[in-house]
Amino acid sequence: MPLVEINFDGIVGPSHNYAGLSLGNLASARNAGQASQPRRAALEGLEKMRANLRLGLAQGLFVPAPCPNRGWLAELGTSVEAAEPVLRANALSASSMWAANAATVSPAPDTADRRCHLSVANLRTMPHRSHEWPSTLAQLRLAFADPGSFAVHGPVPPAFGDEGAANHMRLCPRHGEPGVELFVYGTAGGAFPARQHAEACRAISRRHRLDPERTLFVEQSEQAIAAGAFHNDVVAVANERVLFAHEQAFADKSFVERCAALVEGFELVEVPAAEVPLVDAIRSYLFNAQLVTLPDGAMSLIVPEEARETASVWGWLERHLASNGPIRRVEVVDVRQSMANGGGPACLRLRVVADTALVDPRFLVDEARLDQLAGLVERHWPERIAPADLANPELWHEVESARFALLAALNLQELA
Ligand code: SUG
Repeated sequence: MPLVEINFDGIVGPSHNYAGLSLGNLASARNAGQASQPRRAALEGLEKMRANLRLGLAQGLFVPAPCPNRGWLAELGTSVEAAEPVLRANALSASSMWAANAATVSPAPDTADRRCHLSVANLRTMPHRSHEWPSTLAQLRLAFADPGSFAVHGPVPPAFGDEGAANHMRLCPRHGEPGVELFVYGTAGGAFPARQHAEACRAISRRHRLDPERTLFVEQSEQAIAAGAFHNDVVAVANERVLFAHEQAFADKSFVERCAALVEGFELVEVPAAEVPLVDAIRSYLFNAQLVTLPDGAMSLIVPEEARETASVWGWLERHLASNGPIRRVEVVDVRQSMANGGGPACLRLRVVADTALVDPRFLVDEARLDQLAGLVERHWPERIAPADLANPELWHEVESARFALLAALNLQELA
């Protein structure tokens, strides 16, 4: 059966709000205290999935984590009613929408036992994200249940921070062929935390039974983290034989030669700081794009509207398209509600190379399913959440019943 890349997008949860919880994520800090539009946010996400389907790509979904996370608050000796506002906001985040942080995925052609390995991310650096993993793990176990084809692992122990696929890239001639896996870690980030630890990367590579000769560990530059690249996927993205990265993304670029030696046809598309300053790359999320291979073999870059609005970035893209570069097309998507919390098109999806016939079909979508979900979002998702609303019991019940309605529509009640 053919192995294809499937993009699993996190459905934006009904509690989507701007609480400014992510230190080092400039958009989250900039928009802290604004009113959010959860209904619009979820519809933007569904439209992005629809656009991907229309490009001929395989598309899947994950559902939002339980929210408010009452179990987590109980472990902390409190409740949504009694918790202080910051703790309550941490329990009410819709951050599981950013599925790039759900897990690290090593497709079957890369692993010793020829199974696709997935390690759920512990996300331990940020309190609001540290309680996502049990719900994510339950979904991974359902979606990728066939033990002959998939190995789903729990989180790396919390001594070492792991943020999943946002810090992991894979290079290969074609998705279904053996690849080289790049694990990107941080050591320092100026005033901001380095969320991905090298020891977590090494643990995952061992658990996934990767070939050490084809596994590279690459340090993210301190400059990039300090400028707001809290995940590597804010400054670099790979697809098949192409690595698309900002000049200042990495601490040391010697790994590029190894990529060239190991991957047939390898090409680095590097954007110079003189043409696109780091600050423009981070504000526009040029690299938090989905770099995808279309059915005709050409590569397309799916960028957020903000990239079109940033003159240096759009100018660079136009020049690249006019040249003979490997990115042949650019698609623009509107995910502004997610972007305002620092989540671009690539943050919203987890890539899994697998045979679609082996994935639980409840996690795969077609346009009819998207229509159904859009109707459900219109009926159940709040239109607006202002910071004060997080203290309102009516909102807690509204977001809980919205999630239940979604689980029922998808026949995923076992995740309730
Ligand atoms: O972890 N934002 C997320 C954005 C994640 C983006 N993911 C990738 N780059 N792959 C984060 O910082 C903001 C939530 C708030 O402030 O309310 C937030 O969690």
